[in-house]
Amino acid sequence: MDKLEKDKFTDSYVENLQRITLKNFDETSEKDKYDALCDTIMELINQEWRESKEKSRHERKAYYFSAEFLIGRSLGNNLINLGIYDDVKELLCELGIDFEALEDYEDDAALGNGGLGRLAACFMDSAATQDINMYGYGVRYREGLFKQSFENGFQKEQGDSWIKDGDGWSIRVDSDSRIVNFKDQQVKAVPFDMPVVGLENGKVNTLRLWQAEPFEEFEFDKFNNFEYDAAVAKKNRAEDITRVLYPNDIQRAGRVLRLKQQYFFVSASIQDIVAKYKRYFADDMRFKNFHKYHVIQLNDTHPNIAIAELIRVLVDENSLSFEEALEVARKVFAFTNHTVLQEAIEKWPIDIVEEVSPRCLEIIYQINDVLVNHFKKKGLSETEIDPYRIVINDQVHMANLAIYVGFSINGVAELHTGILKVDTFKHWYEVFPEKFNNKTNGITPRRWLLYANRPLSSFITEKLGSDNWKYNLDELKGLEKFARDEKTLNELWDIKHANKERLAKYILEHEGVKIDPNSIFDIQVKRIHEYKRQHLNILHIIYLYHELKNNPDMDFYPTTFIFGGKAAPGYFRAKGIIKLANEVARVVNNDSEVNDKLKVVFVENFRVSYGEKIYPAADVSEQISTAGKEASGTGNMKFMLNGAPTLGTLDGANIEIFDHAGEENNYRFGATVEDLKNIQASYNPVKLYQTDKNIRDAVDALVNGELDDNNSYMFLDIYNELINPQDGSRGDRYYVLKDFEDYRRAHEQINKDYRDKLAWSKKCLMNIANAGYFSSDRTIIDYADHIWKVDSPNY
Ligand code: B1N
Repeated sequence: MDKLEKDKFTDSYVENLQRITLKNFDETSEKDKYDALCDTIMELINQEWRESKEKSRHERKAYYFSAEFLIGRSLGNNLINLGIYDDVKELLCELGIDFEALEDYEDDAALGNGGLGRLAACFMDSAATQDINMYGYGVRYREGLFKQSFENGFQKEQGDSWIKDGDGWSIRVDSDSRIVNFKDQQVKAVPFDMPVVGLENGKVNTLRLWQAEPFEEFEFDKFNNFEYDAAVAKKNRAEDITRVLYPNDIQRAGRVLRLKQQYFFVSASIQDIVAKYKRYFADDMRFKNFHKYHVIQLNDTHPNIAIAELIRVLVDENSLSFEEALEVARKVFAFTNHTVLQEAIEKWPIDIVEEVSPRCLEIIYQINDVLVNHFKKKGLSETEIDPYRIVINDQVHMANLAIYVGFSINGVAELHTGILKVDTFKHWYEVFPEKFNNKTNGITPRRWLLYANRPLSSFITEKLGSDNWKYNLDELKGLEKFARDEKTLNELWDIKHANKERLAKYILEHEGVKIDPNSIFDIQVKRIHEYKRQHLNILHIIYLYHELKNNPDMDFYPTTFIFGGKAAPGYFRAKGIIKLANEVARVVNNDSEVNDKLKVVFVENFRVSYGEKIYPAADVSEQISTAGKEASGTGNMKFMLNGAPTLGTLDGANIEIFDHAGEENNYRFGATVEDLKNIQASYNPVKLYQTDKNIRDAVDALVNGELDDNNSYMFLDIYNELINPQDGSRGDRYYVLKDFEDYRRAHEQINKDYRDKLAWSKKCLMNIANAGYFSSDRTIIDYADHIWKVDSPNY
């Protein structure tokens, strides 16, 4: 900002502050100051936003349909992308305002559960920065992901009404409201548009989130009749649709309301797209060119009913034949799969689909008939066709719908896409190999480095002699030439140390636990799930605790184990894992014999804005899922970019991280997908328990009274899953005990290696230098070039 811009900013800020509060500057509250800042920034964005819209009006666009956008906070990120972060901070400081306090005033927009929703948010940032026309379409949940607190070590959930005090970052566009018809209900879909600002390039894309509302607030007849509850019943029923985000990551929620949410936002979005098309291309009555201007990326199966909805709108409202409409759909839809876990691949009972949209169910049957005919012609028998059917056993297979109709299906890491081809969707790959492709996930370097780690950003710019890396993260490679430079390695160490001090301070304030910044910060933050194996981490901590108790003089570098993450409210075992970590923390942290060497802390309410403080402060990144189960992971990339070596299995994108940064700079352990396939028939966790004393001592601690689960039976449940299955299975479905010894060995190595400061710092540097590939800019360009082809004018 030049002097003129600065003055203008300050003037309009003060003016806004007084206009919205009718108060003198000195009387305004923190919230007032935050609100006025949002307004001032939105005014700054406004013009470029309008110009971007105008410019792209007649251009081909990609539409990212997603039930989740895990945005987090917008203030800092928007300032960074506008290129005025430091200036504004300084200007506010001159006004006597503490910018960091204002930042902490903002609630996270937690409109997602975890990786899938955060990926959508990173993609929005990257598309804008890469000047790619991409619109996001989703749901404006009035309650985001629940807030987590611990009571006695047990997870408690509270509501998250993030917009109760308003939402400074979106604009309500009443004039674009749509009507969504359900079988038994009609509601209004009101769009709220959020600007998505590209990095200092004048591009502003739009994230359009739909909110469900009634047509009338109030039924006057009923009110006048003294039927007060009935007078608002309809309103409530409409608002229920977008009231709350389902808090399930991976497991599906098979509830009518969930499908209603999906159909609600998808129907509004399709209507929106079609209406605009008709406005600008009025002469194309048969939608012959529709596919030239639109491609719709379906983020997992959640929005897949869009396929039926587009056909419905074209047939019922625009008089195309079913065949014509299906042909349009075939050219428009592309599908991303995010998991191979069967419990997450959506199959809706037909009566639920019927209850939501009978017409869409009818269309799904029609598509299914076309599919069956297609395979019959190819000579397949009825039973051979079964795995392809969209409707089978009274269920609608949402993935089959998208793979059959869509022109592209992609996985989110090399290994994952490989598993889709040879296993999960093997049958589809045999008939449509050309549809399959990989798009390894990425993360936005704006939020996860430029914003979250200012000291490291400045360091990189200084070392590289330019800040071009912000636009092209591959330039980080230039850091490699400092790999043997002691001064650089010491500086890097000091930056990490300062970040650790900052986190330690924050954890003391918010969790009440004192941790030592000189200890190794070994961190696992992500949703809690058995396949992610937080309990492997905890069992290993129990083992270490036993070792230290038995041998107080043991040669051990002090380590702090940090956990963060939420369990789905209905996932008993995941909640047991949280209780277990908290209980181990209680025992260890209160034991003066060990607590100067070993500390455990589970931070409350891990979320995007907590992550921004955590990733920059990590020494070790725990990525320990059972091989083959984590489709990609993206937290792994955030740690890497902030200079933490990965302690990980050969799973998801870990494999690509090891390839890029070098195995020698990371810690790989555990069985591979191949290994597990070979041993699965003969795997015997009980035998491991009997023969390995380390395993036995750690597992026994679950049930021998050392640890207290307050009679919840949660620890017994985990014990049973490992070695005493109650369901006739062999136990330990996620091979926790199988990988224990190798995990222990890897930790031992880390504990030794960390003492060599320069050698360790070099590993950190090599991880940063090779993180370029994991920029979501690379990912989004790959989608744009190879699936969407949005940049080819002659599409
Ligand atoms: O998507 C992320 C990946 O990095 C993770 O590995 C993957 O686990 C995650 C149902 C999901 N897959 N499936 C979901 C979320 C919500 C829901 O209701 C499934 N999340 C993932 C990004 O690719």
